[in-house]
Amino acid sequence: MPQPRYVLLITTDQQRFDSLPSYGADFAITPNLDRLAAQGVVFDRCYVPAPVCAPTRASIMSGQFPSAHGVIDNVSWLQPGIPKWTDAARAAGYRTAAIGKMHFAPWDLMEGFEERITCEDKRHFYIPDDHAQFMKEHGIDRPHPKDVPGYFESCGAPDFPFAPELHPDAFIAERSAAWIEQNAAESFALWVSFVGPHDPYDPPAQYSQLYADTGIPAPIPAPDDPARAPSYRAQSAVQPGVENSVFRVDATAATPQQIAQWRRHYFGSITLIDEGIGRIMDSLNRAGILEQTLIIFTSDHGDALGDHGMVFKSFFYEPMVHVPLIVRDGHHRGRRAALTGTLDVVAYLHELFGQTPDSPVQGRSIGPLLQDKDAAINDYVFSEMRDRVMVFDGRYKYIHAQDGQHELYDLANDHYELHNIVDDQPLQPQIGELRAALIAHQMESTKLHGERRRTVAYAPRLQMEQEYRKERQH
Ligand SMILES: [Ca+2]
Repeated sequence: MPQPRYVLLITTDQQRFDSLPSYGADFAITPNLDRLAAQGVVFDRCYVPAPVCAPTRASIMSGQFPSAHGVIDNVSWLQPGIPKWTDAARAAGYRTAAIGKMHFAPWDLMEGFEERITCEDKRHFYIPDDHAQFMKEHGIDRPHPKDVPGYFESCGAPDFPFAPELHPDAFIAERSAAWIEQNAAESFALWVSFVGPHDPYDPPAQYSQLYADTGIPAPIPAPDDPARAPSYRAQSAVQPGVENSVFRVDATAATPQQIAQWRRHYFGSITLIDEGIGRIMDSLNRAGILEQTLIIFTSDHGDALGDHGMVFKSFFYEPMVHVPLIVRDGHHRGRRAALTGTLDVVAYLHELFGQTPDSPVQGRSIGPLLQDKDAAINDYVFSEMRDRVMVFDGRYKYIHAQDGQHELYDLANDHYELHNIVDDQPLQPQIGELRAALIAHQMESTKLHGERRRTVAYAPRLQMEQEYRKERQH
């Protein structure tokens, strides 16, 4: 596979798969992403390694699942020394840069990027990132979202109260477009990471108004039989509540009207980001490097938006764990139905940069899928939370929790995952196979995690054995 001169990874934060016309959302206004989809390859079934932010971002950097890299919540981060794709990119001669939200901890780590333009989580208003400095230059102290008019009334979906060009996603797009034009002379690997459409759902008003009379669907209802719904559904890893300093509202108590407003603002945010992607595409064109640039678009996880009676993320239902993935490499087009995941994109990056990382990447490169529409790389995809795991074989999705509760959904016949059929007798052999796949997956992660953490306690003995072996060889 020829090495592209430029690599541009574009991610959004919390964008579910069914939020674009290329994934069935005909009402969404995203002309630039539509064009990218038409000019590239659209992956129908891309799944995230964890339906929550920092664990997935640690996976994007390391190429491993949370159970291997060890970042299992939003307040931890990778240990120093874990090899990353940015190291491989630099070794291969690419200039590396990151623009937008990374969610590293501490927030200003470089993680192999030579340059960062920072714009972190909208609710982390206290971080003195580049966006905060930019706001200051315009005489504005970036406020806590709760201080934005309409925040409480809308349960977290106000209008952006300042000039549209000051919005974080407009800032990220503008800085990215400028960076590309300034740096087009040498090969680069650039990660552009938008902060939206993550809550608070706060695009400038003209964007949400585009969705006043469109066909945004109503939420998927809660399960048909509460008796078959596991109790952990109530234990979201994200605890939005009035006591939570970043929320200050209880999102789980949102009314149907508030959820409808979330949805209009969510899609408004996506349109705002799409405009930004248009600016970035224009900058590639102006710099004359569009046809030499590999563009990958995806998101770190989805958003329930009230589906299943849930908010935000951290569960394995489709709206939270299934994301868009579009790849424009200038050579391949069309749709791919094969099962794939975020880590397969990381494996692809490593393949392109031609480096063998010291730390094995758990994904399988999407390269073969780009070249052959009928190729397959995975029998299963996996996703993880601290105390729950998911395996999906393309039809059956099995979820197992540490406390023994479990769920099974037949996506072929139960598109919205409303019927937990884990107790259905004829499906027990199928469940056995899915559990075996989960065990093998967890063993692989355990091995990788253990290898990284192991300390050799008997160095003198190992030295003696090496010397003995050498003696025997002579
Ligand atoms: Ca996220």
